[in-house]
Amino acid sequence: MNNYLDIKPEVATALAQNKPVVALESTIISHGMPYPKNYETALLVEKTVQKNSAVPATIALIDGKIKIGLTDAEIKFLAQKGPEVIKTSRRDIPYILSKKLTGATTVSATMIAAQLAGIKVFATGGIGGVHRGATQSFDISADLQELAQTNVAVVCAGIKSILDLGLTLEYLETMGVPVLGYQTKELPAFYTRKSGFEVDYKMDTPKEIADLLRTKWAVGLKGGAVIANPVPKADALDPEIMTQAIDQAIAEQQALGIKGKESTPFLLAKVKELTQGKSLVSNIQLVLNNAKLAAEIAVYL
Ligand code: PSU
Ligand code: MN
Repeated sequence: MNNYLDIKPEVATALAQNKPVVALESTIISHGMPYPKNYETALLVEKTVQKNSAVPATIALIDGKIKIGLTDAEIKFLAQKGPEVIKTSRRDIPYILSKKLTGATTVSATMIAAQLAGIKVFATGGIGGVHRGATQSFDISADLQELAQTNVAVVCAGIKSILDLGLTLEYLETMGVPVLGYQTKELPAFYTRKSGFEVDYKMDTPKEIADLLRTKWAVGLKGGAVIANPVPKADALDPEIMTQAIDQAIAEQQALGIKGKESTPFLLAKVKELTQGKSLVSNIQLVLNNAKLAAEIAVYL
């Protein structure tokens, strides 16, 4: 394992001293946002974690190593290369490592890397889920299986409505993954605070969430938890505009025949275009908001 794992010294020190660390993913940098906003955001997210008394560890596969904690130059590299960097989920890891390539890690791959390093809390924007039309396409993100088996809690802004929220919740229930709402009983839908669906449990404080996670793992239940943190009110988008943009993005995706791992990046970019960039502003703010909550949970853990 030591041949593959490369932990940045400040992250290694924090882990050795049992100090709070927050994992951050890199697909959101390479495939989720355009340059230079992706670079600026990745640095701001790290700063937000630091401001809230935890150590950030942005994760990627670089030159055949699992890097836990990146330098600013490495983050810039991933941000500038964008979609040229291979989007890496669980199934892609052995190829990237054995070929000594570079990959941007999705939620699933980031969870795996975090667990290997001993990091328990991870902040991102949105998780993958069961896609609309999955009864035909079978498109279900590997993120959901990872949440079922890897002991890392994922703070996100709920489930984006490019996905089928109802089916995603059913899948998570079957897999035994608790969906916790931070100060909300309603599942947030990424750009919006409302979705019409309920979370499993409303949690009011970071401490309550840390207690639940500690308990889950103490009794030997493997897997993570989804911590759904609504986008700040000021940055939430109009639900009707979002529904329209998402419906149109999905129609274009289907017309173009875009499938598999290209789907999510295509839909994110299309929604941004259709909302004249408003979705990107909201996306950045909700990621920062999640980084703060993740740090607070990590402190209690
Ligand atoms: N949702 C977002 N932004 C993202 C992603 C999802 O709002 O950047 C990324 C995450 O890295 C997530 C991945 O793990 O997309 C899911 O891709 P797929 O649907 O192909 O599993
Ligand atoms: Mn998929």
